[in-house]
Amino acid sequence: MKNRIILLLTLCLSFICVDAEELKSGSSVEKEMYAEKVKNAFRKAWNAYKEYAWGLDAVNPISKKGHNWYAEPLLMTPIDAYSTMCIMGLEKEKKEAKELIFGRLNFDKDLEIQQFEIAIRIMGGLLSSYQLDGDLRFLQLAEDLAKRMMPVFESPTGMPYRLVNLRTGKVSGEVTNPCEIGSMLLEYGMLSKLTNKPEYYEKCKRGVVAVFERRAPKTNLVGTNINVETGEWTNKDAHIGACIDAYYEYLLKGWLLFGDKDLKNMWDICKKGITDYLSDECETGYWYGHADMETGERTRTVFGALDCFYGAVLCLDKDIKAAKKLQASINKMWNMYGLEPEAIDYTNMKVLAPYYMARPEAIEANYYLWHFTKDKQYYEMGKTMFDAIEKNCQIDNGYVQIKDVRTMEKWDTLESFFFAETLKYCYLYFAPKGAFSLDKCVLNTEAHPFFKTWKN
Ligand code: DMJ
Repeated sequence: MKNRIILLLTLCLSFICVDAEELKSGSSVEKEMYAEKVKNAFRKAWNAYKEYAWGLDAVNPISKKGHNWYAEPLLMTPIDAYSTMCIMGLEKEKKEAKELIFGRLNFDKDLEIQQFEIAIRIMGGLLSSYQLDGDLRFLQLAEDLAKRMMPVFESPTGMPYRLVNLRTGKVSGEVTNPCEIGSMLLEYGMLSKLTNKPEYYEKCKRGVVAVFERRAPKTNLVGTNINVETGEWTNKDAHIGACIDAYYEYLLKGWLLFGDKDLKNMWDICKKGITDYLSDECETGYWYGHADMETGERTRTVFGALDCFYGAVLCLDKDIKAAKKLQASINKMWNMYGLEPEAIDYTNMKVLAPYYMARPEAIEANYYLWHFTKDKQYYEMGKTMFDAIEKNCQIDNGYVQIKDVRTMEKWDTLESFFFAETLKYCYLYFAPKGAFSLDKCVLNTEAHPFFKTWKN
């Protein structure tokens, strides 16, 4: 009798616990259903790649073909997609992608490539795949690629050139930007840790420090363009958007992943500059605008899809108060048309660039807030965002981008980050317990998880 009462009490208690958990997010039935929906979206997008663009960089589902970034393919989509396949547990798709990657990927090509994009998507994807899958060939490919890109760091200032020929090592592109200088620190750092060769991290960090040292003395902000040979700024527009964004992101994430105190110090100084001179509170909400890097004077009141990444960074910096205020603005921007436009003037909410490239940043920032606060509004917004992609970006045979969010006119292309990031973040809202935890890794700017497998 006593045992029965205990059993009954335990059962009641577990129901109460489940209810409390489910009150915070959706019911487990709903989460399972959504997780399956996101996986189906991934499978559908992957099938389009398989059918029309197999072996190429990216797919154009409407015209039923594919395209490459350069004269020859570098398998951008399968490499970017692999870490998401691992997290979603898509065994069939993993096998297909692996066969393609190991059967065809070869970096000995006479191609002049953009070092930053190749580092975050391909090198980052390969390193993360190695950690998730354990196949040493991923790591070997990542190191071969890194060795071919290393000549970019041989500039008079230590800041990397933008472009490099994968076969000859010839570099070019002396005018570059903070993002393309600093946003490979996680990738080269991971390679150093996994191969036990510190030089990759050291060379890359030298460039990061060189930009930081050239920040404006009054504002502590960096500009948009800089010459790596002279060290002179060629565009002094300061903001957190394209050309700068992940430079800031990697200062904080580099500290979190590698425990490098120099990076923490640089991040704290930069964050103060961003808060003092770029943050902007007005009638429509809390935003981050543009300013002159020297004077700190406001130059433009534009905010866009890329700027949204900053919400996730604020969460990692444990500044939940600012992250919540920013997310309220981001979600307002998203809800204006049911998908976010690329850029708006935040003082009057007018659209400046109407397209939606199926970017992840708004979904990502909202996810981080959901993860750190467990406030149900962010879970609900995650559903809204995924539903919007299903409704507007889905076509009969795949997913596409949108030319204008006011008309939802389709755009016949799909960036590889849709696989690496957009659908990964959508999935994480609904993923079963134990499938993945943000607390156990640091995601690179392409959402490839990096795990700290070493002791400091
Ligand atoms: C991705 O390649 C990365 O997230 C990068 O940091 C910014 N642009 C795209 C996604 O929008």
